[in-house]
Amino acid sequence: MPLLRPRFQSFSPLFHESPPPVWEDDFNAKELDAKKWNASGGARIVDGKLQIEVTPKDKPGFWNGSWVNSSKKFTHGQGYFEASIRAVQTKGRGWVTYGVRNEDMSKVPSASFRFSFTGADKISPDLDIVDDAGSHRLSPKENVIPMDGGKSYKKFLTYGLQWTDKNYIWYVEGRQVHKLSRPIPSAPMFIESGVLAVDPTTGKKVTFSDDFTGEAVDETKWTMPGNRETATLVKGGKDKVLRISLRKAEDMIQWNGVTTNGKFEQMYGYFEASIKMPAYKGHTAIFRLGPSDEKATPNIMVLFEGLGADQIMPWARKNDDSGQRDFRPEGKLTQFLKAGEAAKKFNTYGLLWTEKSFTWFINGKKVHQVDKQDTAKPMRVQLAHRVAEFERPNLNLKQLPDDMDVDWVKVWK
Ligand SMILES: [Ca+2]
Repeated sequence: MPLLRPRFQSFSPLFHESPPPVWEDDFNAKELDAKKWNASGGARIVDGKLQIEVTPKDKPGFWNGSWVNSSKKFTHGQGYFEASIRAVQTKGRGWVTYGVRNEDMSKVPSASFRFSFTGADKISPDLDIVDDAGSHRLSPKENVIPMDGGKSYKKFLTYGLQWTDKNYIWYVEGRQVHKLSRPIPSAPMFIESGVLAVDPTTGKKVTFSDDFTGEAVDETKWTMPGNRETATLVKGGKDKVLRISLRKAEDMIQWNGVTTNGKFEQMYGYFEASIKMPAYKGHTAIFRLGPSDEKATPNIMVLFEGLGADQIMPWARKNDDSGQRDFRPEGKLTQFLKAGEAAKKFNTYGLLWTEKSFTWFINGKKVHQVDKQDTAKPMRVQLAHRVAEFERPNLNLKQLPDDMDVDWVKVWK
């Protein structure tokens, strides 16, 4: 379980002999000091340290992000902000941050800068700066904080952030590791630290996988209920990919793809696929879990849809005696990825199914959640590319081919 145990101090390192901190918290009280901190549920004091947990004990399987910040309780102008932190071990999917930022990031200039710990000793000094040209994220491409042997997650190390009238400076164990000269805001900053996402595969084993590296679709794993010639393995992604294309037909209405029907199904676990979605509207790429008999109710379909035009919809549809109910995310469907990224790049789409809930992840970040529904039955995996009647008016044949590519599928339990 990834933990974070920071201890914060703020003082000026400009004096040769450090004066006492202007503000600090050693987390030696029984509970987190509400006069100093705002916190989410996963943050608590344990043995004189602040522990930011991501898997509450009463809700196994929930991987909610947790955080603390000192917004409106402690803010400070230029100076040095230090914390003693033991970072996360988990690699690849989640990350922990410790940083300082302005309250109002719409002002010019304003800034937010931090250490981002992504596990496996990877630590990045990041700056989000809002200047006359807009908002930019500056992260060094090379690894400027070399660390190995698990030092970052086995030991508490001090991480310092300094903000002067000209520079943003990062320190580890008192040694400068990174420095940027950029516009400096006049407004004070508050401290924030949190776990933004973690690995839903922790403690699970792979139960199904396909990298699509063969000559043709592996029919020991998949069946092809649609047009067989539309599901092919072609070069792409890391090696080869499953390409699901559209067949030219008079009306263009179609449903192509592959399903593990009769070959693999599972109740609970984490289901993930790396997918490049179509770019245009009028047809939909689908990554879906559903029961083998979709007519038997109650049931639930849990899916991602790539609708084109940067729209990604994580959602579920439940069918029971009282009819049909949809669970859709709030806000715009273009909120999950940057413009163009869904169709230009392979992104990772994950569905976590526990006894308590369904959770949708994009590139390891939670994007949607639905509480447990009274529908527990094993489900199979479907990958599909569809043109439905309601979509047909938006389909522009001149924009084809606009395929759905899947680099790999993996399931854990
Ligand atoms: Ca592949």
